[in-house]
Amino acid sequence: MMLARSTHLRRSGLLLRPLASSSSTTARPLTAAAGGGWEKSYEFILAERKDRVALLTLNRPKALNALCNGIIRDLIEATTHIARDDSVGAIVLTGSTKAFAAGADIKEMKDKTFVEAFSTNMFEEWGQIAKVAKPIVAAVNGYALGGGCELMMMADIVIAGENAKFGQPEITLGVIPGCGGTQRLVRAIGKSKAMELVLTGGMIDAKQAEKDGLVSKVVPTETTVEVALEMANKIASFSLPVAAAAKETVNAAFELNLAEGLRFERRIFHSLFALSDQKEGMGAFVEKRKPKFTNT
Ligand code: CO8
Repeated sequence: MMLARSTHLRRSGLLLRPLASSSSTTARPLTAAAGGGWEKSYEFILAERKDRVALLTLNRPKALNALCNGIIRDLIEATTHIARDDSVGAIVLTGSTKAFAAGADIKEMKDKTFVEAFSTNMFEEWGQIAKVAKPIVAAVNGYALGGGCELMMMADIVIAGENAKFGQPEITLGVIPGCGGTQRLVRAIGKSKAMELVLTGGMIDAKQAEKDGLVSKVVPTETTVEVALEMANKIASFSLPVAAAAKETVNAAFELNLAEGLRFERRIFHSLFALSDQKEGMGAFVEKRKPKFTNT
């Protein structure tokens, strides 16, 4: 029975290796070898460790972080390595004060033919970001438009700065959203509000986005990253496999009907009783002490 549970956990990506070290790693130098290979210099993003969190910053300021192939390549490379680094419990994804990201790179895609778009399954690889097992907190200041808004919706929690602006302006360019804007947006804010953004190409501000449920909170612009890091570090202080299980199970709500979703939730809940961290968490509560999770 225990073996079956372990196999199930491993298959669903829930069984992680124990932490290599529990020591604080703030302000570690960026070296290729450290932290599973993701702490290095990239062309279009910055990757830094902030305690138990990986802070990824889109870094193409002159183009308002327009999402060219290179940014996506860098993001996928970094998140793939972070996924294997057990000393990282969560990711914060951010941009600049002026723009989280102003969309896919229009200059890069404007001359593409249908055959090129179709045969290369253009933008399909972006979906990798939504598959990252570790929780992602997006810290959004400025513009989150088109692909930028879609990338943001692949994160698990969105903290918005007061100056944030959201929209799906693709219709103004003669196309439609291509990476979740017609699907994730509807699930986030409902049909009528999503239709308004997609069909008018208009924008909403941070306050409206919070009211609509697109973001979880609005904070002063200069504190967005700090608030996101604080939240991400709190998430990272819990058991890694439990956080991954929670993320996977909540995300299953987008795919499954209620009966299947509830069954999936219950089965994952049952499987967590195979973890030492469940014994530790509940034991610590009863013994009135702080739990020490070991990710096992
Ligand atoms: N692509 C390429 N370059 C861009 C983009 C973009 N999306 N957005 C801004 N830039 C560039 C500008 O061309 C300009 O470059 P340059 O100095 O060389 O002329 C520089 O960034 C600064 O931009 P602006 O001068 O326009 O700055 P403003 O402050 O005047 O305006 C805006 C800011 C309102 C954000 C404006 O730049 C704008 O409207 N940008 C385009 C927004 C947009 O339409 N986004 C949707 C793009 S289509 C898309 O995302 C399809 C998604 C499909 C799926 C993608 C996979 C996830």
